[in-house]
Amino acid sequence: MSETSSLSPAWPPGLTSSPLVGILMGSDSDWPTIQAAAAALDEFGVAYEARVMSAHRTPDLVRDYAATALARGLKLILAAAGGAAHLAGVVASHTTLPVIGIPVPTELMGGLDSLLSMVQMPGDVPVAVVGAGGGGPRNAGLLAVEILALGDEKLQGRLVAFKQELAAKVAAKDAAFQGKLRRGKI
Ligand code: RP5
Repeated sequence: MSETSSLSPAWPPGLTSSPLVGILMGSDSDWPTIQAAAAALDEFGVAYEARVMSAHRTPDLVRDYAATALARGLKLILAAAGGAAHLAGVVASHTTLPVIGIPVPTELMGGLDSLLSMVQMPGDVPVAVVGAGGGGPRNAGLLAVEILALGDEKLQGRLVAFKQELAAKVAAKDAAFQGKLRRGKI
């Protein structure tokens, strides 16, 4: 069985024709949950493409995408799915690129099903998995940036600045908190 979907559809606006990261999702219904991953990549100026494809509904497309990703210039793949979330594992089985799984929260189990489907890979086929919901999708994007920054000094510099901003925000919160404590406002 083979699907007719092309590997090279017209590039949607805002994305790029020379992406470093492939963001895959099992369904378009996953996008609202995982767009924080794309936003993190945008924040650091990392080019990506985002595609809907399913390990179960379009298995041939997933295989072809994963098997040709390295040759197309991708450096890593983020794969989001919910429930019987096999997308990241199937992608990992067809590529030597690092794969980061993003478990999508579900009605049935809040995403624990998705998380376990992704994280319990057999030995020899690694998939890095972030949390289901919460900061998980954003962390997937940031982890991708960190991996790419290993070979990119400019990106590494931006990450250092990002860490400094985080620390400054926490310091400001602590200062405000100490002030409230002193004034008996807490
Ligand atoms: C998974 O099934 C998808 O990743 C999605 O999280 C879930 C539901 O898909 P739809 O029924 O919304 O297409 O494969």
